[in-house]
Amino acid sequence: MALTVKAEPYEFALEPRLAALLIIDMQRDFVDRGGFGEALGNDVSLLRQTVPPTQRVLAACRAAGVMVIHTREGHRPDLSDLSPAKKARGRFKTGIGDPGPMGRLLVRGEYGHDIVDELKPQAGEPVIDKPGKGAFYATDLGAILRDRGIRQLIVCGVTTEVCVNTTVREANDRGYDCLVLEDCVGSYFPEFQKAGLAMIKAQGGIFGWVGASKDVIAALETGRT
Ligand code: TIU
Repeated sequence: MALTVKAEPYEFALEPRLAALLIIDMQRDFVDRGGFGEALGNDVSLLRQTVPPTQRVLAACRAAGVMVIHTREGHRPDLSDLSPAKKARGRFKTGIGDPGPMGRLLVRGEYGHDIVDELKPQAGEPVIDKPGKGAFYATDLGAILRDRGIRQLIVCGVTTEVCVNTTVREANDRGYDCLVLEDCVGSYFPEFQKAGLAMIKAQGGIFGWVGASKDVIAALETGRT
């Protein structure tokens, strides 16, 4: 039975057994000081506020038996999966693969590349390592979702206009219904946070729905009684 979640442009009919919580790139490299996000010139403090609501949604989804999937953006230590275009972009002094206080920036296996302690994956929750901004590009996410019969994605993570928007657009074209939680996604730029969410729900939900963590949690609690 579908659970009704308050959302925009209209309510989202959540089917817990057909849904997955997708937590995008909640890595130290993006949300903590000294990582890749800061090397790009960003103030990372705005992203930290997404952690507590995401923790609450994660706990509610685990308790309700909703599948949980985590993603991490990053590259092989030999950088063989880093395109010259991505490496060169921005002309930054310190870039992907260079050493930083949390290890080599955006490199798999480094401390900074891993997910923050508060949202640490549990056994049985797939962690998708992706070289791009979209979580479907060059990963097995599509196969994992298909094999589990997943059709709906509850989306959290960073950043709203980059990896979240790219992934939601990829998912939308693949036939998934995405519910993006506005308090669980974050941007370094307040204006992009606003526009990134507006673009998803405009035109009748052209890419999906926008909701809030408390309404998903409330719906899942109703479903358990
Ligand atoms: N720079 C920026 O806003 N984001 C990224 O580079 N990656 C993700 O969004 N994960």
